[in-house]
Amino acid sequence: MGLIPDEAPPGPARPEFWRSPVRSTWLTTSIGLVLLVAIVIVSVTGFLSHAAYQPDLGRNALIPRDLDLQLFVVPWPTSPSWLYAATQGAHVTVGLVLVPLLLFKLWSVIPMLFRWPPPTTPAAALEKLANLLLVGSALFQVLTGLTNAQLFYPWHFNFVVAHYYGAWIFTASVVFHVVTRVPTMRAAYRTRNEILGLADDPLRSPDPGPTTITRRGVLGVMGAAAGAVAITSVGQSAGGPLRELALLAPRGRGEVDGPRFPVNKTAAVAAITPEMVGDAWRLQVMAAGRAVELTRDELLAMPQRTERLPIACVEGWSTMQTWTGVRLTDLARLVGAADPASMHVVSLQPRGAFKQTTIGRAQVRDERSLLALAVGGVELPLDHGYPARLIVPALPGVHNTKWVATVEFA
Ligand SMILES: Nc1nc2c(c(=O)[nH]1)N[C@H]1C(S)=C(S)[C@@H](COP(=O)(O)O)O[C@H]1N2
Ligand SMILES: [Mo]
Repeated sequence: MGLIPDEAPPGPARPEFWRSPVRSTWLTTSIGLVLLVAIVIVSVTGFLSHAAYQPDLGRNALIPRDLDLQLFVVPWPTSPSWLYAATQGAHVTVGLVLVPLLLFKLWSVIPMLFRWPPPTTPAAALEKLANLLLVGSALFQVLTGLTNAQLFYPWHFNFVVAHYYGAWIFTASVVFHVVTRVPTMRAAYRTRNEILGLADDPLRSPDPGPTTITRRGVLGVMGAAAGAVAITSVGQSAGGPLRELALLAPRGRGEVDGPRFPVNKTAAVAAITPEMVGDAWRLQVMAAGRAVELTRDELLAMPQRTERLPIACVEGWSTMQTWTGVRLTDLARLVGAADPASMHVVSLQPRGAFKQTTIGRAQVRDERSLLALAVGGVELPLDHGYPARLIVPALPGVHNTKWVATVEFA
């Protein structure tokens, strides 16, 4: 006998400790396949969100570009205008659905965590480590995403940076896991071990308790739990009658018509004072050495355009609003920038990552992109960015800078 006794100590390391009659490789495989579909949606929409931020422009990047593993970033289009509302709505909704799916999956394999003997060979140790990385990164991603979407963020690290690096670890772990598990998954289905009590299935209890639910019943309960989470959150981005059901979305409900839609950061929180936005306010418009100063009345005297465009926050909520203001292309023409490649916007806001943004060629030149002066037919409320804010189709809400002070075309 070596250092590790052959016989497991009493408790969870013994197979007979686990008595659920439904655990089996077939059940775990079935849960895993549902989970995999959800993970693919969450991963793809997550990396799309990173692209939508357009980290290559100006000072948009929150992750230093040389430490950013996404080597190329697809140019983000401006149509359909609800594109980011849809991709990010899917990301957050399916991310929330991951909570019940992950709990079912972890429950189905929990005996493996205590399996005796502990790993003794390098290969077995590596497998254990890979599983810990997989479960750890899954829980990390879901927990940070969940708290961010709930506007409750107790962690002392930057959400975007942590969630982004976590995503790479998680995605790599999932790929490794799926690739190494394919033979087990195929065997579980081929031998239909749901029905045949295969003796060598390590997930089957050797001493099962009385049957209270079938394996298909477990899948049904899991589906119902996932559906319940989806129906109480998807309304924050899908809108319509589902909006009233979005109980899990802190900013998803309430009045959405007219200017009383959710506020991401109030003027008070952003340290915007009445003096800053009073009569002395001027918009600075700049391009290649030329600069023009405009009062709000002068902006109102320019051609006014009205567009239906969404605000779609990374937190998952979105709202379609009717904006009125000056076209960005009209502002560009004022300073002789007929063909701008990008536009840098700075807010009156003294501090914070969201006080400035850079938007790309497609966004600046889109006829629907506005410096908005009104929303829902009334003057822009202070909390929504009075005297003027940016509103651009299909970009993440964070690029729709409020309380604009300067715009510079490049
Ligand atoms: N100056 C400034 N603009 C800003 C922000 C901010 O914090 N400061 N928040 C952004 C974010 S993250 C979002 S989602 C939208 C929300 O707009 P709303 O508060 O009018 O709904 O504003 C964007 N514009
Ligand atoms: Mo946001």
